[in-house]
Amino acid sequence: MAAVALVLVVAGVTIVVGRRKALPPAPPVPQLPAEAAQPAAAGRPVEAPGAEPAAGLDIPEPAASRLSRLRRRLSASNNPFARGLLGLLAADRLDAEAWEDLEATLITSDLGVGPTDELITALRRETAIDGVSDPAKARQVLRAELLKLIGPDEGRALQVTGADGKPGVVLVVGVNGTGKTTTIGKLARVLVAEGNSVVLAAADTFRAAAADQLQTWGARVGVPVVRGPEGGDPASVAHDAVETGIRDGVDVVVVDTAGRLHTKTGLMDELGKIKRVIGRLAPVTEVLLVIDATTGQNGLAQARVFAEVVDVTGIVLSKLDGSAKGGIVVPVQRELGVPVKLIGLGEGADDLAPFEAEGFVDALLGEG
Ligand SMILES: Nc1nc2c(ncn2[C@@H]2O[C@H](COP(=O)(O)OP(=O)(O)OP(=O)(O)O)[C@@H](O)[C@H]2O)c(=O)[nH]1
Ligand SMILES: [Mg+2]
Repeated sequence: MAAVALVLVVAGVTIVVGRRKALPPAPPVPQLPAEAAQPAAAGRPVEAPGAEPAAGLDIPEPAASRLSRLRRRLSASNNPFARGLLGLLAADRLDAEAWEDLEATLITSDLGVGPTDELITALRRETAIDGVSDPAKARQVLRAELLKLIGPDEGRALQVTGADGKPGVVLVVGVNGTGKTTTIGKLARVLVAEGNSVVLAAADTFRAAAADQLQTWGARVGVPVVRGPEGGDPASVAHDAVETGIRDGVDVVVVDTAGRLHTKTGLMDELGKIKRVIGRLAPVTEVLLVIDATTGQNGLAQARVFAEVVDVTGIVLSKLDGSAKGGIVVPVQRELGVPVKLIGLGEGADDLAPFEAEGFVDALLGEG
């Protein structure tokens, strides 16, 4: 996944495209050559998500240093999927055993049985044309076929621009523990770095710690957090936050929600109400569903319930760092019919990147 870091982080703080900046531009981000990317001691963001708010504001890490750090983290040596493929494709010949190994690796990566079959069939067909089993050719075909499975990158940009001078509203949903609050913290940081003003809504009123956690992120990134009483009405918190956003001419309001799956009806009622109440003030421009990449098919099944109760417009695949489960991108998109827009690569403030197919595939194959 090294190249995920490379390509995606070069895109770095440009997750949001085509936005009008309503605020003064963010402080310039120094563009260091990748080799000179060792982070300086000063101005480094605090890594631990639970850290106390720094006295001064966190300054986003320069894209280049983020890049080198993520590349290290996701290098083939740390990524079982890439390691498996590398070993396999380095073989002199692709014999029956090698094909079986490849199939097992793909299934273990959570690519799913259907897509794995398609991939193996295409690979065998393509590599048999010359009557030889050529690993280099296999790698090339594997790359092309994986790209086909993942699909084009159109439609992966986040929709955070509101209409009629109103804020864009991003609603973040998902099973508890998947990484919603962490993703919101990281996303707020990117939005701020791009010159947007942001308000966060702690509409997870289920427990006070949830709002505290969001507030810690808000303090780190320098954005206000609207919260209500513990056990209060989540929709009312979301309402207040969007109202504040409109009043203050804020660019983006990001709404955190509770992840507990009480019952499908309960979930539908709660998320439906939040969305309706916000919608009276300003349309929700993006509904992000966070899925924990390490939970595989089980996580996908739970995510499906959310997709049934609210109109999801984008997926955040969290915890891809060091996971062998990169293949999950394909079934997630297929089954939910929504593109993966962001990926989480760690617990740190800069560990969020836009998803981009080529970079992702090259990283899976240990290239880049
Ligand atoms: N390694 C890794 N850990 C992550 C990532 N994203 C989130 N986490 C960790 O996952 C745990 C849960 O994250 P939260 O953001 O609290 O999850 P949540 O969905 O808000 O959980 P609830 O509020 O309980 O519904 C925390 O320990 C995070 O630090 C990621 O991309 N990589
Ligand atoms: Mg949370």
